[in-house]
Amino acid sequence: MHFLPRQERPDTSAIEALFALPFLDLLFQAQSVHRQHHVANEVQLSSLLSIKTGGCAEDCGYCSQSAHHKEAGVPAGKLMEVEDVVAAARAARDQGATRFCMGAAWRNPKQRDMAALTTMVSEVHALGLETCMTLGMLEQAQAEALKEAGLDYYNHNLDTAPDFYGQVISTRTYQDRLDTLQQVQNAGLNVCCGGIIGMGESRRQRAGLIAQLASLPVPPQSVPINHLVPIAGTPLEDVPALDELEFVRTVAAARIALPHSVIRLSAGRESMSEATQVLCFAAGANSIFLGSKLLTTPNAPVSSDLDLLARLGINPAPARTANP
Ligand code: SAM
Ligand code: DTB
Ligand code: SF4
Repeated sequence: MHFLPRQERPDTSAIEALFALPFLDLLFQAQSVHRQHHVANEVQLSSLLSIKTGGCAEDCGYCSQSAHHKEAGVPAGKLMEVEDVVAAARAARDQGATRFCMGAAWRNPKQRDMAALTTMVSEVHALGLETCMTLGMLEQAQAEALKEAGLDYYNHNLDTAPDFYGQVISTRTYQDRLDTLQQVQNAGLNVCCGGIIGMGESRRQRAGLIAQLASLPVPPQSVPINHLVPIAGTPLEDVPALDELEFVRTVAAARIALPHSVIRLSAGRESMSEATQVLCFAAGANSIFLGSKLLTTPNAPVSSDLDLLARLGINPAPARTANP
């Protein structure tokens, strides 16, 4: 993995200065950086599955799955059966995904779930897919067991800047998240870590999130930039909508600050115009979620996504993690 030496990584003020550039200058700089480090006209396709939905003990203000947000109407479910997860992974592969991301609404996985989780990983891996999980906080031994089973990526987001975080989540700290990221990295897993834009944070706080991601000991290999999906019954349901160009600026700033990372245009595409999505690709986004559902909310339909990529002359990226 290539990454910038520490002294060359931009701080919050330097990233805020990127946001302040004329829009087309920022876009040009981001696309230029993109072409130095990534294959042009290529987008990686991941699919998501909620393997355990709802009833989560955490109180993340944006989330439909928190037990604190009963009005959001997502009931607590059980961990899915391995064979159903594998069937969904096969279907995702057949639709064109190269990575399968399994998400669970947990504060952390219990020891009694580890056998099922490691079996899911090894069976999805055996389908020739890259594997990703997002299960909340991990202990070192759990990260190692997942790696051993064939896990390629672990997703764990910082979500926002440290000075806005306390307004969104109270049940775990920023440091808890940094600690999990460290355990994941220690286990030799690739890190997928990003955040959510449009939760009412300031521009400086958007820059602050990107600066945090860029300052991790090893910057994340994959960086999901989610646009808040406002969900009725959650504390963030009425946050005023963000200007779409500000979202594009955020993607561009992430591309420049994290030149070697794959930047995923993640949640929120369903309500985004095609034109805005294309601007995000121009700004250096090179991964999306493929599939008609995210975890609990709808995603853009597969056929319209594949059609858009074809109209743009963008090719699906091959899997780049070693696989049988
Ligand atoms: N429970 C695990 C955790 O939080 O680490 C894994 C699943 S959690 C739903 C994964 C990520 O989805 C969150 O960190 C957040 O960034 C994103 N997310 C959740 N709800 C969202 C929403 N309404 N809009 C945008 N992103 C959201
Ligand atoms: C991430 O950063 N975004 C994905 C994935 N990691 C797990 C989740 C998006 C969830 C959007 C809201 C929902 O569908 O519930
Ligand atoms: Fe739980 Fe994850 Fe939702 Fe937070 S984002 S409430 S940890 S499922």
